[in-house]
Amino acid sequence: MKLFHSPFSRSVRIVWLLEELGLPYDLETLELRSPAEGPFVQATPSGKIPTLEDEGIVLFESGAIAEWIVERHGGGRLAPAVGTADRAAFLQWMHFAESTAFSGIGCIAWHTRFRNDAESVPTAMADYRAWVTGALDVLEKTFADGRPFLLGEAFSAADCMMGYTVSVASWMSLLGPQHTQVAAYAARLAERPAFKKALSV
Ligand SMILES: N[C@@H](CCC(=O)N[C@@H](CS)C(=O)NCC(=O)O)C(=O)O
Repeated sequence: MKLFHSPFSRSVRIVWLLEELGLPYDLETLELRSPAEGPFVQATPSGKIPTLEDEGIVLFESGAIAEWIVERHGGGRLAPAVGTADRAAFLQWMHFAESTAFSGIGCIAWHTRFRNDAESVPTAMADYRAWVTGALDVLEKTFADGRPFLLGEAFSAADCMMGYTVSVASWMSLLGPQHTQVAAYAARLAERPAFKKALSV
C-alpha cells in the first residue's frame, strides 16, 4: 500500500489505522497546498489527501480508505462483523466523524487558516461553531455511560476516524467546558502509540 500523506491532515487517520493493524505501507509525504488555490490541487492521484494506492486501486475519502483497509487487510480486527448491530454503530461513527462532526471544523479552518476572513463572516462562523458544538454534544452523551471507545470496550477503526476529529477540535479550542467526556476520550486516544506515531510522520 502507498499512502499519500500530509502531516496533521486527515491522512493521520489512515497512518494511525495502519499502525494499529501493524500493516506495512509506503508513505509519500507531501506539503499541503492551500485549498484556496482551487479544488483537487494536491499532488496526489486524486488531488486530495489522503489517497491510497493498493492492488491497482486508487482510493480517496478517509472513511472509504479506512473501511477498505479493515475489510481487505484487517483480518477481522478493528471492525465488527458485517451485518451485526455493532457494525451498524461502527458505520454510523465512521461517517459521522467526517461528514457531520468535521464539516464545521473544516469551515472554520477555511476562514481562519486559508481565507483569513473570519471577521467578515461572523454569522457563518457562529453557525460553524454551533455545528461543531452540536456534534461534540452527541459524543458527550455517548461517552456519559463510561465506555472508553465508540463501540464500548473495543477500540475500532471508527476511533481512528473520530479520534482525529476530536483531536483537531481540541487543538482548535473548540471543546466547551461541558465536553469533559470528549476531552477524556481525546486524552485516552492521545496515549496510543499508533496515534503518536501517526502524528510524528
Ligand atoms: N472528506 C475527505 C476530505 C479530504 C480533504 O479535504 N483533505 C484535505 C486535507 S485534510 C485536503 O486535501 N485539502 C486540500 C484540498 O482540498 O485541496 C476525506 O475525509 O478524505
